[in-house]
Amino acid sequence: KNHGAFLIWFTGLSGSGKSTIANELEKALFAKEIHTYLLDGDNVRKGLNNNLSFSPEDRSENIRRIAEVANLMIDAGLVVLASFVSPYREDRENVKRIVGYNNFIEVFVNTPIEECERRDVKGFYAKARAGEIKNFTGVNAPYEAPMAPDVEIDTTVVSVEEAVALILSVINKRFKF
Ligand code: GGZ
Repeated sequence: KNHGAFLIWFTGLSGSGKSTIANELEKALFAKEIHTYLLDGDNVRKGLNNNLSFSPEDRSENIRRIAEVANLMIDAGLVVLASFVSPYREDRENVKRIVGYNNFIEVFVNTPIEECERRDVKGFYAKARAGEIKNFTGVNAPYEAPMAPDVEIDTTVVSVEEAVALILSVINKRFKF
């Protein structure tokens, strides 16, 4: 078993619930006295990656830099959580390669787009449908679903608490704290 430092990667559409689940999982890990860091759009796209757009090339570079940062954090002994749309399969494969296959857990938050769009927390879907956002994932940019995620969650079926419990049970099988 891996000894305690690894990356939990959340992929899925905008509004799928990735960050909500990642936040709750981080709380659960904190309660177990596990040291974590959560990488997400708020702390990465506003800082390190503030020169990147949503073009396919820039998304790839976004994900590559995040993987390299996660790798450093793993070296420092942290459990890293990362919540990014990460729509390209090849980019997610690259993440696994960078951090090492044994240090990687992939969580696919597979909430149907109809539900993500119904939620539309930030109004992005409406804007994308109106043609005001060009490369919006699920509307006018692709999302390549993982073929074999370690965990798959549909938030219309599973509660946040259940999702966290599910991820913890998968983590427990592969990693030792
Ligand atoms: C997808 C976009 C876009 C476009 C802005 N496509 O719900 P959010 O707001 O907070 O999550 C989305 C976030 C996606 O950034 P990521 O760094 O995760 O994307 S990627 O992994 O593809 O690089 C959304 C917002 O930024 N957003 N424009 N065109 N999401």
